[in-house]
Amino acid sequence: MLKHLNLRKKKQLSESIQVQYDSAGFEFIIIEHANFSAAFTLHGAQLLHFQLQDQQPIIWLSEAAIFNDQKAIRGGVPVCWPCFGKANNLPNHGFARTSEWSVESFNENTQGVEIEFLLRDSKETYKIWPYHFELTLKASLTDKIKLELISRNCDSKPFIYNAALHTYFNLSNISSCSITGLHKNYSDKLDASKLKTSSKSIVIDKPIDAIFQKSSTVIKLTDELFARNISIKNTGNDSEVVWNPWQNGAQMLTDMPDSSYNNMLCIESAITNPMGNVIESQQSRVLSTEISIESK
Ligand code: TA6
Repeated sequence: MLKHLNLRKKKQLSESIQVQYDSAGFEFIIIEHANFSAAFTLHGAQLLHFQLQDQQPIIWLSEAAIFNDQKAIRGGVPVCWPCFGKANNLPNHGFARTSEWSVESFNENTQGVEIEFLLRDSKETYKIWPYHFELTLKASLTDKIKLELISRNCDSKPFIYNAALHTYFNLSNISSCSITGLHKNYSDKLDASKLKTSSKSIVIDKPIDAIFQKSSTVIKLTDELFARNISIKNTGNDSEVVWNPWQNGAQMLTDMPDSSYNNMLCIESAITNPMGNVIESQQSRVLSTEISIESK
């Protein structure tokens, strides 16, 4: 796991959980549990890796991902918050994915690991987004991945936000995969943004950057070569975003090898409503995604 980063141990948090660091001092949480392996960075509280014993990884991480404190990491599950895409003077997809989080709590048992990451407002965030907040990413890792993003308004005024758990799935090959369970209505940014209708089963054979209305059922990503179905259940979202830049798009991204579009697909639990979601003072809301696999 992440061998190419030559990580070194900093601290043992519990039997399965270690803090490790790379040559630039960038910190990672590495989990080696009897049932799975997983990794996060404190930069963005980003899940970078999850793999069950005897399975291919579920989560895709770019081999060319750049790890520094300025950039979002290409792959894993970036936390987009408090905006999705571009908004006012905020960075694309918000500042949560390029902020340094802390580990708030952790816990493990024979089934798995629970770990909570926390981000609070700071002078820097307040300058570009003038609210006091607490953002918690609670990860429950067993034979499933469950991620809950809890947004808490600690300010005296309401705030409005958008968000996404921007999951990059690891595929054998995009041509061997199909998706069912997405809502039939979607708008595609690459095609004039007008509302379109999809069929029951979707095969991705060209670039896609589409916002589907929230699905009322479980979404299934079937991978024939890996002989598995990935099930995705989202809550607290208003949409599912599906993204693959394809070869031309990947060529324009310095942190993504040109041909790697073949092995990834983003299916995101997202709040993309242009009016945003409101959280009243001292209240919180939860956005979640739950990912499990079954062999075919
Ligand atoms: O979620 C889809 C999307 O918003 C696309 O428009 C695409 O640009 C992608 O996210 C990646 O964005 P990033 O800022 O991480 O390069």
